[in-house]
Amino acid sequence: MRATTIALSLMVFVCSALSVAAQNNAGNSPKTCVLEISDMSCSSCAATVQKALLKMDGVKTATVSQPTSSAEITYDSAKTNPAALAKAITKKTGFPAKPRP
Ligand SMILES: [Cu+2]
Repeated sequence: MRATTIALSLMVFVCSALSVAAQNNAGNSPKTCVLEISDMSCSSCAATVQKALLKMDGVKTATVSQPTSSAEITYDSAKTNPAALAKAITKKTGFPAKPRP
């Protein structure tokens, strides 16, 4: 009986420790992703995409490069994700965007 009680309280302890860790991960830790952005032909295209990205909710920083057809983005994972950002860029700027794996 005593062993069961000890095992149970140990389980409860481990579970609560795990849920605290999960909560910390779901917090505001910024993540980085790279989007592939097609059809940009000059630096002003890149500037358009960058401006649009920075206006989006959850985007912290955005660096868009026309020569490499890519955008490096730091974002708040609680507010957005790479797929949603790619979709929004395509819709708002007309440049086809997709997350780079
Ligand atoms: Cu251009």
